[in-house]
Amino acid sequence: MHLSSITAGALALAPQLASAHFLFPHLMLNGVKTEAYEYVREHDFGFNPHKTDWINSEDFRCNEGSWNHRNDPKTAEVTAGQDVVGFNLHLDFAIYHPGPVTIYLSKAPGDVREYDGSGDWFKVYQLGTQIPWNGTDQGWLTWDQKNFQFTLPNEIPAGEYLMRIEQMSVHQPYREKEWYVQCAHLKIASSYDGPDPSPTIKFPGGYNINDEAIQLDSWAQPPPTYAAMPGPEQWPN
Ligand SMILES: *[C@@H]1O[C@H](CO)[C@@H](O)[C@H](O)[C@H]1NC(C)=O
Ligand SMILES: [Cu+2]
Repeated sequence: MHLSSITAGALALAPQLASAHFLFPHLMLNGVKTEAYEYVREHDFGFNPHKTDWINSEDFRCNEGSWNHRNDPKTAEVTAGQDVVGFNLHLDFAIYHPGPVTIYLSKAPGDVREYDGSGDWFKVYQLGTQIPWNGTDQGWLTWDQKNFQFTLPNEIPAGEYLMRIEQMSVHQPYREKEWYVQCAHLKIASSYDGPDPSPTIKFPGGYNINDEAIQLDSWAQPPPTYAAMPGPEQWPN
């Protein structure tokens, strides 16, 4: 199934590859791993990866079938500029497909449980390669990590939000990518009243097959020494 599983780096992790891919069911809240799906919207696609052209689907927002689960999670109450939030992988899994992790926020018009993610998204977190990158799987800062968290910036208007994590796996040949996406429910308290977070994108539409990040050829010889991040610049910028 995965050609990369025959490469040296992935061999040691073959049992994981055989059993499943990955999910992000745990919200991280000030260093605490919350229960699976306590604050995260489940979806109906399980561990399965999506392929490159998924970027053009509405399901690229929060994954297939997630709308069916919109009333299940609680909404985590957090404060901008103060609380540390993020995601943890399922069980004790860690990322074993090389590639960037990004996290976006999108403000719901009202109750986040009734929000489908069709509005504007801005990026608040990203983790790519070491710089300079030696072109290996181990050179990704996401490699073998299970926990992705950051302090919420001050510069976020108060409101309810979808927080979306995305991992883009770059191990496939021919510039093919795999995607893992999941969303959490946040209610952000904030006294910020500056300009709206920017730049923003929509899902779908914000990613294009020709984007430098998606065109990365991790099988190139000599190996690539730079990997562009998917999506726009991070906020605040
Ligand atoms: C590339 O960098 C990673 C991370 O520092 C290291 O673990 C790995 O051994 C390096 N590989 C090569 C071939 O330089
Ligand atoms: Cu895979």
